[in-house]
Amino acid sequence: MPTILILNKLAERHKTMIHSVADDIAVISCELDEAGQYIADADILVAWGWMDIRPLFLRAAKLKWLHALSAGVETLIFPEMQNSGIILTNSRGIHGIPISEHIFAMMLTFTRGLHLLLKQQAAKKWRRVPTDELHEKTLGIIGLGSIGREIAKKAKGLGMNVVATKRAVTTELFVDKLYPADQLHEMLPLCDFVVVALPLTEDTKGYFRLEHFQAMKPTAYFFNIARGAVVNEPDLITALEQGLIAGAGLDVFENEPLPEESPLWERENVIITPHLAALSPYYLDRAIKLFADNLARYVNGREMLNIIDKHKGY
Ligand code: OXD
Repeated sequence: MPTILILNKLAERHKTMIHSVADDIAVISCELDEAGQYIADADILVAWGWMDIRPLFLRAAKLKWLHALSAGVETLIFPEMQNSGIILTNSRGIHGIPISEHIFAMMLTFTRGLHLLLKQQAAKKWRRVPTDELHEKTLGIIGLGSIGREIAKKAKGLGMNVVATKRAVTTELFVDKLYPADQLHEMLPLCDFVVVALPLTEDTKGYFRLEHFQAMKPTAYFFNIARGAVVNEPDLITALEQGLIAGAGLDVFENEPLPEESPLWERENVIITPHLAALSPYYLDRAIKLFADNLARYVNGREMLNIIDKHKGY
C-alpha cells in the first residue's frame, strides 16, 4: 500500500476518510517545512498548488502521484515534473458552492449599494444610495466549468439571463446561450455582469484585456475569482479609471497580497477580497473526500479523476 505525504495538518476525520480506502495506507500530514524527513518514502504527495515543492520533489525518489488540494496547480508544474512520469491531479469540482456564493455576495453588494452603505454606517450617516436589481439582468461567464455552472444555477434562481463561453460548446441546463471562446467579443456587449472563471495556463495569461473592457457596457460590473494573471491588471485599472465599466469585484490579483501602492485599493467601485472565494469550513472535507475517491481508483487500478495535462496546465 502507498505512503501518502500530505502538506497540510489533517483532522482525525480526514485521516479516517483516507483509511476507508485501505486500513494499511500510511498517512503522514505535516507542514511544508517539516516534510523533508518524510519525502524519500512518499509514493503520493498532496500539496497546495501555490507551494514551492520543487526542492522536495527533487528528493522524492519513490513519487508516483502528485495531487493538489487546490484547483490551481501553478507551482506544481516545473520542467522536472513535466518530464517525469508522475501523475498530476487537482481538486477541481469542489469550488462551485463557496465561489458562487462569493460572486453573488459581491454582485448584490454592488446592486444594493452595500459597499457605500457600510462606509456611511461607519460615519453614522443616514442617506439613500442608488439601488438596482439582478432580476432580468444578463450574467456572462467566461470559461464555463464546474464553478461557472454553479454560478449559472444560482443566477437562474434570481431570474437572470445567463450567457457563457466554453471551449467545447455543449448543452447546458442553466445557460441561455453558450458561445465558443472565439466569440467572446459578441457576448460581452450583452452582459451586465461578467465573471472570469478560466484556469491560468500559458494560453490564458493576460487573456482578458483592454479590447474586452472596451466591448463591455459602461454600466457593467466585472468579477475575477480565477487567477489574477488571466486579466491584464493595468488594462483593468484603465477600464475603471476611464469608466469603461461600472466597477469590479476581485478576489485574485497579478501579485498577491495586492501591493499597498495598487490604485485598486482606493477605488469606491472596487471590492477587494484576499483570495478566499473558495474557502469555507467545508473546504478540506470536500478536498479530502475527492482525494480519497481518487485514491480508491489509484489503488484499484481504475481510471483516475482530474488528471492534469502537465504541458497544457489544466
Ligand atoms: C484554488 C483556489 O486554486 O482556491 O483552489 O484558488
